[in-house]
This record gives sequence, C-alpha cells and structure tokens, in this order.
Amino acid sequence: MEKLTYAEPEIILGTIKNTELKQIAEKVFNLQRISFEECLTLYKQADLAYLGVLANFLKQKKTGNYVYFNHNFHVEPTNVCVYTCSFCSYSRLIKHRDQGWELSVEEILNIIKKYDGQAVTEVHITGGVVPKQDLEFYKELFVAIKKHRPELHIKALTPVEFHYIFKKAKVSYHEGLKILKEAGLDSLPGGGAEIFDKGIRDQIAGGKCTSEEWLELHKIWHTMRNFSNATMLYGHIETFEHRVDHMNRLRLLQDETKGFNAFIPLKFRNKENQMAHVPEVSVIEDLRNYAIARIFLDNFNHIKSYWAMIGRNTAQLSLNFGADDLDGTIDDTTKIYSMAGSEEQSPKLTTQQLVDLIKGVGKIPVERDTLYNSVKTF
Ligand code: V47
Ligand code: SF4
Repeated sequence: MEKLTYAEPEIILGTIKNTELKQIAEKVFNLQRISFEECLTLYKQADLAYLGVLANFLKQKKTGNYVYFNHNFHVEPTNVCVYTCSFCSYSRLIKHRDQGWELSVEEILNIIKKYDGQAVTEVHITGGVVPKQDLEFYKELFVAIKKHRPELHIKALTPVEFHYIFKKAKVSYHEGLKILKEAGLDSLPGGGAEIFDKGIRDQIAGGKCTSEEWLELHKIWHTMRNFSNATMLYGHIETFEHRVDHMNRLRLLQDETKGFNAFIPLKFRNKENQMAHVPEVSVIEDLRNYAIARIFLDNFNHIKSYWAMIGRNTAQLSLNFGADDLDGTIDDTTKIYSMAGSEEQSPKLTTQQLVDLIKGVGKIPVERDTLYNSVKTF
C-alpha cells in the first residue's frame, strides 16, 4: 500500500461546526494538552471520523508512520487465585485448584527452554495469586531464567501480585522491588489497573490492591529508574467520567516520573465470567477509545492495541485511530483472553503475519525490544 496522506489541519478545522469540538481540535493541532472536561466532551460528543483525524495527527507527530511489535511469549504461572474479580474468566478459586494449574520453577523453566534458539526478546509473566508463589518463588524463578538466558527481558507481575507477595514477606514495596530487580526483573506489564475509581473497582475487583497502591508501586519502580506499562479495563459498568479519571491519574504520574512506555486499553470481554450479563461495547467504541487515549495522554509515547484481546482485524483498524503498537507474536501462550471470549482462540502470529497486518494499512513495521529500541525495520 502507498504511504497515506493526511488532510491539512486548516481544512479540517473549517469543517467542524460544533464550537466546543472546534476549540479542542485547535488545541490538538497546536499540540496543547486537553483538560479533563475536554476529554469528557470527546467521549460524549465526538464521532469516530473527527477523533480519527486528531488521533492520527498526534500519532504521526509521535512515531510517524512506524508501528511497533516484538517477539514475545507469555508464562502464566497459575490460574488459581485468592481474588475473585467478577470480570475474570480465567481464574479458579483455591478450593477448585484441581481445575487449574500451578507451575513450579522447574516447569516454568522448561517452558522458557522451549524458546532456546528462537529470536524471542521478552517473556511476559503474570497470572493468578496463590500463597505458594511467593517472593522466594519469584526470586528463584527470575534468577533461574537469567542464568539460562541472560538477554531475555523479564516483564513480569503487577501491583496485584507484588502487593500480596510483599505483604506476605513483610517487606516494603521498595525493598521487594529491589530484591526482584536484583534477581532479574526488567520491567512491569500494565495489568491489574482495571479502573481506578474506588466505587467501580470495589464492585469488579474488590479485595485486591487499591488504585493508590497500584500507582504507588509503579511510582517507586519508576523512581528506581525502570519502566512499566499501564492498562485500563473499559466497556463494562464504568462511565466515561471514570475512564477520564483513570487516564488523568496516569497522566499525572507520568508527568512526575516519565516511567510509562505504553498505555494499553483492554476491552472487557464477557464470556464465562460473573459479568456475562454486561454487553460488550461495539468496535466503534473501541476505536473511539483508542483515539481519545492518544489525544488525552500527550505524555505517553505509545498506545498499544493488544490484538490477542481485541482480534487482529480491530487491532489493524486501531492503527488509524492512534495506536502505534500491536504487542507481539505471543505464540499461543496466554489464556486470559481466549477464556474471556476473544475472537483469537489460539493467539499466535508469525513475524510475517504481523508485518503484513501493519503494511496492509500503509504503515511501516518495526520490530522493537521491550523498551522500544528498534531491532529491525521492515
Ligand atoms: O489486569 C482479565 C485484563 C489484564 C479480562 O503491559 C480482562 O504489555 C478484558 O495487563 N476482559 C492482564 N480484560 C493483561 C495485561 C496486559 C496484556 C497485554 C500486554 C500488557 C503489557 C499487559 O487482563 C488484567 C485485566 O485487566 N482482563 N480478564 C476480561 N474478561
Ligand atoms: Fe485473580 Fe487477576 Fe483474575 Fe483478579 S483478574 S481474579 S487478580 S487472576
């Protein structure tokens, strides 16, 4: 596909009749930050075409025509969990642990060894929370992975897991993170954020770490000169205000630390969980949400569209609505989304398939490492 051209801001501005939306568009074209209220106006009033133009403009300014992906695989050490988040299709209660899995360090290492000789650069480790998989377990695991394959980037665990295992080990967040960093932890994925509003969080993810704890843990990790991602679970019982509040808290922390690499909107999928009665939002709403995230989060370099959750077709579309990253090859190693009803029941893409998806919408594929250093431009 030929390189796409984009309409000039002056021409676009001339076509916007709504005064509020016109003022917001002027701000965006002048690279000015939009406010909480303006973001809410976008959610409530802006159509997809308008949002696409603004998000594309900003995406081009940030990362040009490039779209990133990596060579990764997941390890889910357990799907047994002490928590009972009502959106989770994946976890099994401790009393039903016979229906789940709890891997040992050795079993996980055997999974890692299956990738020997393959060009993977990252292992993404996260799952349920069980007493057995404690601080010592993860310390031993990270040391063993680094001993076997020192260059493999370990992106692992979320504040949900850290909060539980550090409390059990009676160490502070700082001490716990230091121990795991020394063991080999390289960066943190964005999970466990869900939605920061306390009322909604209590209803869908009660009992696990609070929003303040989630943010505090990432802040400490950043101040130790490390990077992480951030997610937002959207499209369930939250309102637009809750989405803006969530992104606003992330934007404020990013102003302070600059430690987030990517923001990853995660669409609520409703198969076989306690929220199966809550309908999923439309693809239009998914694309609007990507675009609004790109516009509001001016201090985030990357917006990731997680194809395993949203499906490869919507992920491809999202590249014209502000997203500039597709996550990775995954190699059918995560169950979180297939169990929740994603159209990707065996999430696995070859490099060529990812490259074709990206080139198919006129963008330039770049294989990156976890920290967005370029490995190869296609
Ligand atoms: O925290 C669980 C979400 C997250 C459902 O950092 C669900 O690169 C929708 O955080 N419907 C874990 N979402 C996955 C995650 C992630 C994924 C890809 C890349 C990165 C990264 C991080 O999955 C959980 C939760 O918010 N989740 N169940 C569901 N039914
Ligand atoms: Fe446990 Fe995570 Fe599922 Fe919540 S989302 S029940 S913390 S595995």
